[in-house]
Amino acid sequence: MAYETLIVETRGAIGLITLNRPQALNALNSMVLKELLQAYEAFQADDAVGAMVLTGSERAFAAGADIKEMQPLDYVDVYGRDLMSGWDDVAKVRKPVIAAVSGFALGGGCELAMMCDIIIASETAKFGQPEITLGVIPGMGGSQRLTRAVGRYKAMDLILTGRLMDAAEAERAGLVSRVVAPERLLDEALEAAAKIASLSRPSVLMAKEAVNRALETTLEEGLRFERRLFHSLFSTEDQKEGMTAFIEKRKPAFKNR
Ligand code: CO8
Repeated sequence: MAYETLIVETRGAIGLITLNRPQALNALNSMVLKELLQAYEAFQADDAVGAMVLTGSERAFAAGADIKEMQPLDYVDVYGRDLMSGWDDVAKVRKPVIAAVSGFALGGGCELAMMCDIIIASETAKFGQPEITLGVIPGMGGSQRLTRAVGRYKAMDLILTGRLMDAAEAERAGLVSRVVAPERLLDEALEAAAKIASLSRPSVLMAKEAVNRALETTLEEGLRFERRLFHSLFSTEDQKEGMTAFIEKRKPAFKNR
């Protein structure tokens, strides 16, 4: 299928999505949202795909929600359409998504990266929630996900001042898990995605679900949830295969069953 704002391709077992609105530094408009949901749905349904990578250009992962699209709207418009609520579905994709971030990841761009499961950054990456400088606040989850990712005080600093943080600071703060040279960015993300895609699919999906649950529930409930998922994996052929392969000192041949 043809996309207007994305480049969507597969690389082996990886679904690769590249945001492609260079004239607007990949600003996220309603077409990007619609197409991203379509691409996610297609990769989610494709059994050959085990993980996804979401990236932008060298200059910008995404410089935010599209300010030109939002500027004329009034309260009745945004409340009536429940503006930004569609992005909640982007965060719900079940297969793992790695954000490969180069350049600006601002506002909605930073929030989109935080909807992914792993953030790998180029040394050139800049993260921020500058909405306050536009007379608004983050509207795609920034005040909630950034606070959970970096803690209250760093999140307050970024969200109240609108300042940008570089890749090194983002890694220190725990938002970014790896920082690499610009020319390594995509390969690093594809290699991590390939590793994930090579593992048993049910355990990968459950691992993602379990980690996400940690942000939504109490420790006691979370531990119970983890244990139940852990127990359930003993019903898979891949559990037998994984543990037998370890004992036999060979590589497991997972069947995703
Ligand atoms: N929306 C629309 N267009 C954009 C955006 C954007 N977020 N960012 C950049 N562009 C456009 C510029 O307008 C420009 O277009 P043109 O050539 O037609 O003038 C083109 O991209 C290139 O940008 P610049 O010339 O500005 O490039 P610079 O290198 O000089 O600057 C910056 C790069 C610093 C990234 C700068 O473009 C910038 O500050 N962009 C905006 C960043 C920002 O504030 N993002 C937050 C947006 S709000 C948001 O994401 C969530 C809001 C949620 C609200 C919820 C309400 C209900």
